[in-house]
Amino acid sequence: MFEKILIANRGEVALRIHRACREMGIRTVAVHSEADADAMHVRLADEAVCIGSARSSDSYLNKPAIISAAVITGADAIHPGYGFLSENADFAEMVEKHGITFIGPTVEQMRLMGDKITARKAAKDAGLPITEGSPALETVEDALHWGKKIGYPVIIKAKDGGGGKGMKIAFEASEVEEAYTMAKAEAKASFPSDVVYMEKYLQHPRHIEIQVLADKYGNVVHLGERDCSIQRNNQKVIEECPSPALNQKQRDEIGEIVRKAIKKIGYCNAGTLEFLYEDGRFYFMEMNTRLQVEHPVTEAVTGIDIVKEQIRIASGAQLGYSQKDIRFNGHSIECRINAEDPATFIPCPGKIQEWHAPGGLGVRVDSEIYSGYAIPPYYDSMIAKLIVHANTRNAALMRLRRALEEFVIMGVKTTIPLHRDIIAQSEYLDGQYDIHWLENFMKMKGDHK
Ligand code: MV4
Repeated sequence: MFEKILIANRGEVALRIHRACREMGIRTVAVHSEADADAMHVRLADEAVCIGSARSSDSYLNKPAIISAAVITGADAIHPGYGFLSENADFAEMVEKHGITFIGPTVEQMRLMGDKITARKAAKDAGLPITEGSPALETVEDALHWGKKIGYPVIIKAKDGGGGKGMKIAFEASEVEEAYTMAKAEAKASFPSDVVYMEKYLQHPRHIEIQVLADKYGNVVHLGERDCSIQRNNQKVIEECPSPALNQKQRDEIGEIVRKAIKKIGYCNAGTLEFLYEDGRFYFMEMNTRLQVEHPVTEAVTGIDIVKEQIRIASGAQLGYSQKDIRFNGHSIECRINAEDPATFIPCPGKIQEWHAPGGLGVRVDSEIYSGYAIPPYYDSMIAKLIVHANTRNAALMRLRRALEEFVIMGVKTTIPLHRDIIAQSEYLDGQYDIHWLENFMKMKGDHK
């Protein structure tokens, strides 16, 4: 087992990883920017190294500085968390070249899944259901050809995309030229490659993802699904496990398909397969090769510590259990709490005057925040995750409502009022929502003002 792990991240996830290490008897090294010298992850770690100025590109994305910090402190592994360098295959390769373990899958698997075109092919070959789609599009004529073949509406996506950037929809042939040109231009501006491809566009899907764990010896389990359909601007807002849209038979079916596919691909470590789900069918979208923000809802329902499992797997341990050993208990819901104006989503950094987190049975709060902490303006505005767990969805909703009532954050605006509002809506309570529901709800609220 590792003796010392460097945590290449900040915020709540840096804390989350530190906590797993502590409980495993592993020492921790925090890295931080000049703006984060007072951060909780720096205070709790055994050692801390300042790796650059406030800008992420100078610090949390600064590969040589992070690897130097690992070498100087004698860390034998690096956990990248989520965001930043967590899905950067070049970084993982550099880490391994220095004789340090990257806690994640292999560099090859990261490259395979980082490219949406090769990921789709690998998924299809491994038996996963996917949307009708094209190879890389060469010209507008090529795009028109594939549009006719697939059938409208279609969506054009960047091969290096993800998170919704560089995606354009065409509802009919007359819209293809503009969609193709704009998707390509956006890809060129945002990604290493401007290669784009086309898929059938699904108009009212849910976003349902499956969590997997796989060791280096071909043992694979799935940990069920998370429904992440409550989102806006490609930012998830509320996630839950299980999905209110699935019954046990559907869950077992897709879980087994995913488990077999992952085994076939030879993937190792924790991973998430994102699907769109519409009219009873699943369509593979992409695979995330990292820990995800919403992993705690899966931990609540399965009782498995996903971060500890990542560390164990990376150190060469066997999973030690199989699918039949996994039990799914009750229902869990996570609210992402951001320091933002809840109506406009404009970030609201500043000093926390007062902080009182809720507690009690079935309530978990993952956060870096403490009273008197000043939220720096340079990074993501998520400041806390509130996760509840109860025996049934209804009980979880009641628990979530009372936990949101207890939460006191003074000094900055937060999205807590938005969460209170969402979970009071009958569609949310009934589980009747798709990926467009929140944006439509907010628009409707705005229109009534
Ligand atoms: C789609 C889609 C509909 N049809 N693909 C958005 C981000 C990226 N992960 C994939 N995305 C989508 N791909 C087809 N063929 C709709 C979306 C989409 C979306 C997906 C998941 C969660 C939120 C979303 C918001 C807008 C669009």
